[in-house]
This record gives sequence, C-alpha cells and structure tokens, in this order.
Amino acid sequence: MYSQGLLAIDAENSETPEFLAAFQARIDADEKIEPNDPMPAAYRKTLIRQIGQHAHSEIVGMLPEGNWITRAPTLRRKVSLLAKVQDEGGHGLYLYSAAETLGVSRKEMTEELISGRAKYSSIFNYPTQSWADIGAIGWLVDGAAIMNQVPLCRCSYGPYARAMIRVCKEESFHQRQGYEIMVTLAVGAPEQKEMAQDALNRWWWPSLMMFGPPDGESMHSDQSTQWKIKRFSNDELRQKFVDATVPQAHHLGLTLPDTDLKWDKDKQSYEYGEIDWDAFWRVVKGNGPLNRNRVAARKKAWEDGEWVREAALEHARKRRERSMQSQAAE
Ligand code: BYC
Repeated sequence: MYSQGLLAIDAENSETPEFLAAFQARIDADEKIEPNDPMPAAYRKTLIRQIGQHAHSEIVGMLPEGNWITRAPTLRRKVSLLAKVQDEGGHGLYLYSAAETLGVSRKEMTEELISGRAKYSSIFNYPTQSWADIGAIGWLVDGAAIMNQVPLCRCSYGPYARAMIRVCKEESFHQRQGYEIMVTLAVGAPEQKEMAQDALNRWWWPSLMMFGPPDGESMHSDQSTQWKIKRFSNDELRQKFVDATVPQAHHLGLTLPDTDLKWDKDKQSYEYGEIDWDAFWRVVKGNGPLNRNRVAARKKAWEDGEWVREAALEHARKRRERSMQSQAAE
C-alpha cells in the first residue's frame, strides 16, 4: 500500500467546518489536490470508487475486442486492434496507479473485481458477434469514452487528471480506428453494410447508457460536481454524444435504431427516445449477457499470473539483498 496516500489521515479525523471550507476553497480556486494533501475522507472515497471502476472498465474492456484479434480480416486491421487493446491495458495500469496514490492497493481493487463486488462499465457485458462490432465499439464506445473523459483531464485530483490526458490522446486514435472500419463496411458489399447496420443497432443504446443514470437518479453527481471531479452531468454528456454522433451515422448512410430521434431546431440538438433503464440496472447489477463470463475471465487471469507476481517480488527481494550486501562491504 502506498504510504503517501495515508499521510492526510490525521487531517481527516478532524474534519472541522473550517477544514472542509478551506478544502472547498482550494477546489473553487481550481487548485489541484495532490496525494499528500489533506482531503476529506469522502473525497478520497469517491475518487477510489470512480478511478477503481474506471481502471476495471479498461481492463475488462480488453475482453470483447480481444475476442477478434485472431480473426481480424487483414494484417493491418490486426496490428491496429492489437495496439488498441494493448493501450487499454496501459490505461488500466495508469488508473490503478492513480488510485494507489489514495491509499488503496491494486491487489485490493483486483480482489473486489474478481469477487464481483466492484462495478465496471455496463458496456463490456455485451458480446462481440461480428467484425463490424469492432468498428462499432471503436466508433461509439470510444467516442462516448472521449466525451466523458476529456472533462476528466480537468478533474480536481492531480494524478487522475494527468493520467486522463494521455488516455484521451490514445482514445482518439481508437475512435478513428473504429470509424474507419465502419466507413469501409458501409461502402462495401450489401452484406457488409448490413453487418455495420446490425452492429449499430446492437451497440447504440448500450453506448448511451455508458454515461450513467439520468441526472435525477445519479446519486453521486451533485457532490462530485461540487468537488470538480465531474464537470458535466450524465445527461449533458449523453446529449453532447448524441449530437456529435448522429451526423456521423448519416455520413455512413446508416440508420439509428431510434424512431423518436429528431432534430430540435430551437435547441439546436437532437431529441432522442426513451432509454431502457431497467435493462441498464440489470446489467449493472451483474445480470447482463456476459457479466459472469467477464468476471470469470479476469479471475482466471489473476490466478494464472500469480507465479509472475511471486517471481517479481522474489527478484526485487534478491536485488535489495545484493545492494545491501554491497553497501555493507564498502
Ligand atoms: N456502468 O451516481 P452515478 C472506456 C453506477 S472505459 C456501470 O451517476 P457517478 C473504454 C455508478 O458507479 C469506460 N455502472 O455515478 C475502455 C454508481 O454506482 P456506485 C468507463 C454505472 O460515478 C476500453 C451508480 O451507477 N469510464 O470507456 O457520479 C475500451 C450511480 O451512478 C454506470 C469511466 O469509468 C455504467 N455505465 O457517474 C473502450 C469514466 N453508470 O459506485 C472504452 C469515469 C453509473 O454507487 N467514470 N454506474 O456503486 C465516470 O465518469 C462516472 O463514474 C460515471 C458514473 C459517469 C460512469
């Protein structure tokens, strides 16, 4: 466990009104909060929750696309998909490291994930049935991720904000990789265009759900906004995503699976249909099409990797021992 994350614990034990007001004043002045700074216990807890869920999402997010690496249609597609999935592993690692600065270990976070207690993004509990799904994920899922994550580059917690800058740069390559697949399919044979349409039909609504419950039901939003962890509400980001993505679907010549979708001239934005929130909560609560399969895959990877962790620790111990011996000999 990272000791610096614990240094402010004394301050947390005395969360006087003056302490809380001074902390909020730093947030209001757009100062970055760093790991050694005193912070309210609830701020720390909120960040551990959100960054941990985000890290798990990146790691679990490797599974649906990993399913197509061996079946990518060309060498070029295989290389870019491999790079994308590898980037997601990297994002997970930056994020676990950012969470560790708050005093939680990666082991603890992983145990939460493989025991099924930790949440991760609902979107990764759906199957990837065709190659077009890889295009739809890059275009829609990474597109939604960019919309949500660009504001997180300005989040009040320094290590999270800095990690997000690199993550967002890589996400934009991912989004283009996906859209390019969709463009190729959309101008291809009728069967290819049909595959692209089918993927859009299946991924559209789950992508809108990625932004979280409607504002009225979002229990964390108010506090997270006050602390400048969140800069926009769930519904605001969802609307921005719809407005950016609908013209892209039109460019592809594809139809969005929403008969209520229409342009609102006064608001200069799209009105969209009712989201099936019952379906969303079913997936969030562990009963989506692939929840059990995803958690089982992560559990197996953690168990299979045990010998690597043991070997690395043993190697570190031997290096420490050798360095102490050579210091003693000097
Ligand atoms: N799925 O009060 P709310 C990626 C939970 S990675 C599951 O609005 P908050 C990518 C929420 O956690 C994508 N659970 O919460 C990777 C809370 O439950 P708890 C991940 C969800 O935190 C690889 C409850 O519902 N991105 O894009 O204010 C390849 C109430 O919600 C979901 C991030 O994690 C969901 N969709 O707002 C490609 C970004 N939505 O914790 C792409 C960082 C809500 O009380 N996270 N819940 O048990 C965030 O921005 C925010 O945490 C959220 C939710 C907007 C997701």
